[in-house]
Amino acid sequence: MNNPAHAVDTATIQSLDAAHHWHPFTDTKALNAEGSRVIVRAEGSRLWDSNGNEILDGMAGLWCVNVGYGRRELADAAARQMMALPYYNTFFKTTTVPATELAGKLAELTPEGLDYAFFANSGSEANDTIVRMVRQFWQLRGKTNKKTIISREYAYHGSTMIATSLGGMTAMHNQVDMPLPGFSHIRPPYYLRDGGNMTEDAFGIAAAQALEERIQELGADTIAAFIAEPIQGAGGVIIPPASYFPEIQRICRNHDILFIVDEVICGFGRTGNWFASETFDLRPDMMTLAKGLSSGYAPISAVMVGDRVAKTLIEDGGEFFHGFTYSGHPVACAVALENLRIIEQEALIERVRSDVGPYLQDSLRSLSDHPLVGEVRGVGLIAAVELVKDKDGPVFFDPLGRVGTICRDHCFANNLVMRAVRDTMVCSPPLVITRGEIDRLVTTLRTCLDRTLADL
Ligand code: PXG
Repeated sequence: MNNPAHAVDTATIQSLDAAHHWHPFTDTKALNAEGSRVIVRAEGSRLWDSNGNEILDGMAGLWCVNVGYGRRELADAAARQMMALPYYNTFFKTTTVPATELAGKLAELTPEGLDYAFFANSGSEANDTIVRMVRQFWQLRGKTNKKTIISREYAYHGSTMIATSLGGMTAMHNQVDMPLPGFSHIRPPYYLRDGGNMTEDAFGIAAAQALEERIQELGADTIAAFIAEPIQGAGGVIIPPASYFPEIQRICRNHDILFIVDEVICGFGRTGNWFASETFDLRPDMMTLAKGLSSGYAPISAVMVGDRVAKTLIEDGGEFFHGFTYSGHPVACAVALENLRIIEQEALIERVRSDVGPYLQDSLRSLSDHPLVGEVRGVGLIAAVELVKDKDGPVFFDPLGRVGTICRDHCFANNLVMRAVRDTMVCSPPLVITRGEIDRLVTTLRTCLDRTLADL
């Protein structure tokens, strides 16, 4: 294959990038001083940069390239759809074949009762859509004070003003006077940090009861919904104790509060089931989908709406004044459909559940003996290695995040992409990652842990 790296003048791209390209979630001054790495090609779980380096992508892009890079079937599906019908809207009594088929497919794949799909282009837009639907639902039910949505610290639900407010990232909040009114955050079920002497089960119940306490504090008649990622991804792969979600769901039912599950990271096979709602036995009223829906090949997201909310909004709501030019974009829907076909045909979810998932988890746990490693945790192909100053306690580093950044930079320099969240190294590779690539990931990470330790 022609290597496009040969056609790229790295210095030219870097200077153009520094002069004109404003990157998301980036300290632009710091990046421009260093110069960005130019990624030119990818295949399977590997990337190539413009200098010809081969890089193992332990993050599947940004937790999204589930079927791996270089899939001709997806390019062909996009090309076929572009030639047949590159664009048409779904606003004015029209639909398209891919949008309709994808809605039907998602209704079939998602847990029972989630029968309607509303399409958008990103996880953020899908979560904005959910906030509107939730508020309109309670208005139509005559409970006009039920407006506040409770979420959790360290939650990530996107980056629009509403999605940022839903999320629990204090750095994002503090920069621009957020959250907006109507959003409230409780502590996450972060056992390593907050578990103390409790058993995991007891801690899970206690963390869930923070929801009940907040509801009582604010008044159940003001609370519209609770939203959660099954596993908090960008928050550091925080995995709830088994007791947590049963208690959360009991509390939501008792106080008549909608339960929303954000499956943007956890969906489409990541935890060894189609959705982590199956892994954790969740019965959401609404569900957010994005990322793995198209494996990142096209921007698309969906809100799956459960029967209770859908019936009220459809029967009594009249026109829903919301939508995007590209809601149900036919090319994105065609790509998503083909992506789902690949996941099914290649039994990728089964592969995560019984082959590469357990293999990654076991292999990463071999790092537990490293002096920096306080905990290895994960499910399927999502995992975290949390670095601590002292395993006893544990004692966390102060300031948080410096050591994680050092380790992340070593990984990057050694051609392994992993994310550092505070001092937690996280990974979420493509579902097609091989055992050999997992060996490489774990061996490289151990080398980088050693180098990090040497730097301290
Ligand atoms: N929900 C969850 C659970 C997410 O992880 C979103 C919603 C928002 O999706 P969009 O498509 O609007 O980005 C996300 C996105 C990171 C990182 O560095 C994580 C995300 C996005 C960008 C970076 O971990 N998650």
